[in-house]
Amino acid sequence: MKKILIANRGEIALRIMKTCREMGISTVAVYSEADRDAPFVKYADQAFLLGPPPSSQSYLLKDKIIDLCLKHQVDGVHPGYGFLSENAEFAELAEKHNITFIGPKSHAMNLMGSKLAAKAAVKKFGIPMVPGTDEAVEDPEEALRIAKEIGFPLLIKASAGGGGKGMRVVNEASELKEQMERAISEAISSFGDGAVFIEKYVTSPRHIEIQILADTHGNIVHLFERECSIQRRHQKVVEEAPSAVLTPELRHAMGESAKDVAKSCDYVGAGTVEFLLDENLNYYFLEMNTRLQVEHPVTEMITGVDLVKEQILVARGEKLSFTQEDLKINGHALEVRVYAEDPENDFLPDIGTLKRYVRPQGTGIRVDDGFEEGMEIPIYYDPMISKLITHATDRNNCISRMTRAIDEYEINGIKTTLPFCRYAINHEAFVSGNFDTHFVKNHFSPEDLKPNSDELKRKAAIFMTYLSKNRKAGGSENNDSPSSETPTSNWAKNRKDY
Ligand code: MV4
Repeated sequence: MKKILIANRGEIALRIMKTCREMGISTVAVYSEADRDAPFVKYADQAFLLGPPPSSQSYLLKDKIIDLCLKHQVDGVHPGYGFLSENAEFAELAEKHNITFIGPKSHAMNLMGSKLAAKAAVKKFGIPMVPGTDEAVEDPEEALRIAKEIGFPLLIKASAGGGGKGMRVVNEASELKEQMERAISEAISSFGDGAVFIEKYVTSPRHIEIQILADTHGNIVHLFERECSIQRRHQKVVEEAPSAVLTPELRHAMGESAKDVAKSCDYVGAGTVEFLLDENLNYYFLEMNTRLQVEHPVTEMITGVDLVKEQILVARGEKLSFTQEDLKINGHALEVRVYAEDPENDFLPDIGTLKRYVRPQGTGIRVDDGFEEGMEIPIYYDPMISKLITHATDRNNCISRMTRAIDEYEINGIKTTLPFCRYAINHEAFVSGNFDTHFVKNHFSPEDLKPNSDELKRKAAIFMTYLSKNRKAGGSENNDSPSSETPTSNWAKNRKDY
């Protein structure tokens, strides 16, 4: 593989291109009119305009992307995440034209794309699953029989759904019929497939996912877990590796189960197997994501593996260069997603220009972003500005490092979720590791970010001490504070941020 087209935009396009460059592979960017000035377009060796901003007229144009590959001697296409990344048709189209799709075969994508087909496939491997049906349920009477067997509350899920789309909680028998009818019609209108199934509702689960890598020679390894329970409306906010609650034994068992899931669909490449973990540390298979995930950096930080590089090597037909025994967890990593949303105002998307944009720096800090100071955040795509990732020797040091990194991250002109992330990772429930997928609902209200918080009082007290000290010393010299100006400017900065 000498030339790779990256069928994506923003931070992930840039992140993929960096690995390509390290491997001596030239890169081709494709972009929409909204992304003309984006860093990923400048970074690529070649770049071609796809069309107007809406993704249906740009990043989702399969034929146009394949035509560009053929015209410019591209021999591999990397889809990133979102857009065409889980589109089996696109993967087939690429292969048909002798362009390597950097991802699994369409068979695995189709199988895992259908939650019912996925359950049926993994069942043969004895992987733990939530009690429920593994066939579509159509008849409300049959649903009632099943419901009585597994008990309430239960969850109706769309087979073509995933990532939380098309789910309905049913608390008692009297609601079942109506909820089922709604779920089916919703599934038809959203996915064009009305198949739904029933599961026991696990009320307070943690969301744990296992990263796997598989080559074309039958070798499969897992790269441990990521804990992704801190989410809001199915949008992940904080991710970490390893999880604060897995024991080595549980990690091993879940890792082996994830490898079996990969075997069940002849998986090749990097993939993620999602599990629920209940209060008693029982785990259940949920679904498999057949792509590189947004939160892959935390796994890279604790394993030292470049997942994009491994994706490319495996796509070239090479054997994995390491075994399961070679992989060790080194320290702890955290990622917070920085969205252009206002956490004080129900996370309303905020649009505007990045007037000032200064990344935090230092040991163990990684920023994956796709914007620069002065740029506008386009309204057409995901509102994620960047991912801030920290790595440290252990979880507590990692939280401290992330807190510093957030404090030193300067983003002006747009409201972001950074203050919310700072609040979340320093909350007692997070620090202690005692949290589940309801963390945000249970522990956050917008008032928690308002300036009358204890945090600000503490800062005010420090500021007053600095002031009086400086006055007594008669200026900034001969004093342990760096200069008389520092506390003032920090004060102003912090007040804006919280
Ligand atoms: C569940 C569940 C509870 N019980 N299934 C949401 C995403 C999709 N992958 C499956 N999801 C869930 N399935 C049973 N039987 C709770 C969720 C769920 C969830 C899972 C992971 C992370 C966040 C979540 C938020 C709400 C619900």
